[in-house]
Amino acid sequence: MATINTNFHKLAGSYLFAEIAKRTKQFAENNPSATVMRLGIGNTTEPLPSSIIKGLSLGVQKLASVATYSGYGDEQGDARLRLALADFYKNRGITVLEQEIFISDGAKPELPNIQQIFGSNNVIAVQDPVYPVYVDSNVIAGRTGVYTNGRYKKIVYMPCTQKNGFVPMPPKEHADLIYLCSPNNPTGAVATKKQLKAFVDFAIKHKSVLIFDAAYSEFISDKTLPRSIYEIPGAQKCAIEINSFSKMAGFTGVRLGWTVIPLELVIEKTEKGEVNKLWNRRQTTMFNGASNIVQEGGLAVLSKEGQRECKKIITYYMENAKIIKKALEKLGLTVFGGENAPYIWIKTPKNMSSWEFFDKLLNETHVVGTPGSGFGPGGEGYFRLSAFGHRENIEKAVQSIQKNLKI
Ligand code: PGU
Repeated sequence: MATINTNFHKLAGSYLFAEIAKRTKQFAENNPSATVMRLGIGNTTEPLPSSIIKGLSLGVQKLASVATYSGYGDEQGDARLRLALADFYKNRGITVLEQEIFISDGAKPELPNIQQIFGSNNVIAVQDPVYPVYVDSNVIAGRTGVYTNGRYKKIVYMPCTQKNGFVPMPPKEHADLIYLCSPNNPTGAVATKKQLKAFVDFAIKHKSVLIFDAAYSEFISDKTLPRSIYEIPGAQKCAIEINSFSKMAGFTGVRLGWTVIPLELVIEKTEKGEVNKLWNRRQTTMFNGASNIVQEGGLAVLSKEGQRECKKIITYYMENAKIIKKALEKLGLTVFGGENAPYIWIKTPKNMSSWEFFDKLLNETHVVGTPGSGFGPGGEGYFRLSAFGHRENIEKAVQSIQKNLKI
């Protein structure tokens, strides 16, 4: 008889954003006259700029003639796109070789996939709170113990608190795989070079691997803050970087990302280049490459014009962040983030729990946000609002909060 992966039973609940969608739908059904304003999931809303539409269209056009048609492409990705990404790093003074870059269909699937090259006994460490995919996918993979008192056994939680500016120090105990998300989802905090260096030093000392999720790197406006882990000397020896076109170019629905596995990265019983080769083996076996149409769009994103147009949209979302943050501060709420990341991290008033505040905000103002506790036990008592949205909707949501939230 077939059996199931019983690790699924260990999961504490539904996937966070699925739970929010369910509760929002319920509210809308019970309150048909209410206009629900969604600042929950970080989902892009602005149309793609013309240079990128041209790139995507070119991808479609190429399929229309014998001379330019292509079928299966390289599993590692289109060589032109890999080169363009190597240049993207080079422009930042970072050397990443084409061979070290693997094109993906987005960061979310990559984050669990990458685990396949690591042993099931590896101990993982995560920032707390953080994007829930790191923890949930490791639970499913069997790398954790049971869930008790809001925590999974065998996970090292690195608390991100108001006191440490939401950027933790490396853990005191040993960890093999350390997930780092900077700019951080949900707190919006960005680790400095010095703070990241502490993690690189830890990883080299403990022979651990950093899995650096840089999905929001392009939202950093402070030039002194690192946008890639490879800005830190030594990181090539111990870090994998996962990034995405989703937030930087509005590709949330288009789907495109990339992963860097440095040739220098060495883990237990491997030589230089071997981890990169393992990932190549995994990809050639289990992935048939990202869509050729989409990769043509990705090339357009990385063009000079594409970069200029994407920056304008990022500025637009960050203007939304400013509007939200300012209004909430005016109400007397304690608010973080929103400066180098598209998320506003709010301390719930009167020590309300995150889900209590979710219900209150939805009922009183019809605004949907994300309860901080959904990102880990350290997020309890906090709440996240996303700055992705049309300006008029953001303004409407802010006005409704100012007018209707009873605090
Ligand atoms: N990494 C981080 C840190 C993210 O916040 C998200 C999306 C992703 C990766 C996903 O990137 P893709 O390249 O689009 O796969 N976070 C959003 C969406 C939530 C979800 O899981 O669908 C958020 O609201 O947190």
